[in-house]
Amino acid sequence: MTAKRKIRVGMIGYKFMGKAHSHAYRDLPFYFDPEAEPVMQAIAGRDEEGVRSAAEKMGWASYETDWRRLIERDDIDLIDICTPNNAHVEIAIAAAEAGKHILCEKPLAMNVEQASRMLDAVNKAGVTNMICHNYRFVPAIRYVKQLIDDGRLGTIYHMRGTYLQDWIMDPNFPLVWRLRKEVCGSGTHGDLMAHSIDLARYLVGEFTEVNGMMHTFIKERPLGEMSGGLNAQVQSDRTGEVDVDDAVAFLARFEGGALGVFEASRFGKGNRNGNRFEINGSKGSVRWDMENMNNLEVYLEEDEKGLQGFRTINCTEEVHPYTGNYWPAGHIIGYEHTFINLLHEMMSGIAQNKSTTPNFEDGYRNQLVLEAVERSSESRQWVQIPSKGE
Ligand code: SOE
Repeated sequence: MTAKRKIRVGMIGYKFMGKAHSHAYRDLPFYFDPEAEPVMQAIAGRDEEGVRSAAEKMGWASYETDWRRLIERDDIDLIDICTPNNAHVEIAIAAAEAGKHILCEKPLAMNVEQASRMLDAVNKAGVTNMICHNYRFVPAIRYVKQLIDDGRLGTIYHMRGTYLQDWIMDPNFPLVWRLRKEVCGSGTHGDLMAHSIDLARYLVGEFTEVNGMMHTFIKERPLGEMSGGLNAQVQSDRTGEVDVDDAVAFLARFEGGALGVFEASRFGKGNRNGNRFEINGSKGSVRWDMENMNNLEVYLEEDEKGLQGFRTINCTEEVHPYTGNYWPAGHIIGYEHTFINLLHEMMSGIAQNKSTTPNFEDGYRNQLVLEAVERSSESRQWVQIPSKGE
């Protein structure tokens, strides 16, 4: 038997997403038989004490305090970018030039210009690249994709997507990096709407035009930073201006003729991670809600008349993508498993030297939509999205 190829990972950043990715690297070989096996080689972070203890706790073999060192090391094959958004472009281009495969957190970049340079860099280097839109890897969503591709929902007419959270509603919640344009590029838009845009592109297709509005409810906040995960601490009695959106909504048209209505907000009181959508086709509809992620509501016109109606399916049967790798039917999986499923695809991509989706091209096209909504909100006009190859 030939030994399995090892992919030595160097991860940059180790907070919320770093924790989710670390867990996935560790558990991937436990549930799957990946074509290549990740090795948790090193993590990087600026605070030596913090990065050392994160490496120990999460099971990384070594650490660096400068991400550039990680890229120079020839015992690293894959760079995993879990940093705030403003660092993505420099790290990704350096990693591609060094011939490393790349996994990058979303949104891909701060704007289209950066995203386009990142895409050029990975294409030129020929490295496997992925963007971490983990919700694509929920079994119920994979199943929706199959239903649509098999024509079971017919022609798609509508997609309604909402992504609502409520963790910044307290006016004393500090001006953390996720609320500062120079670090994150945009607020709720790049953080939450980027996920809805990705699900829409995955399930319905490319956007052609958008008309949006963006709004900031609380314009001044005390200075402070994340203390790990999404927790934050006020660090001073001084305040600063919030220069990103708290909420965003837009109307859209898709290439296939469908209409879209999307809304994302961090002011959706009571919604902790309310990522939801409904899709209506000529022959059926589906509804999905991340807070109940294993379930899918399905309506099929082909059902006998008296039994027609939305039914709730628990997507944990062996036929539902990925679930056979975990538990027997009915034994549900969770948020963390979406990252394991994504890494499984990434490892196959590297082993087969092919592009896996969602990749930097998807990140770039997502950024085109994000930026078009921003422009539309400023100009109060519809904005067109260039089609592929334009
Ligand atoms: C925080 O708003 C956040 O963690 C996002 O950054 C993630 O992308 C989303 O999946 C959950 O919420």
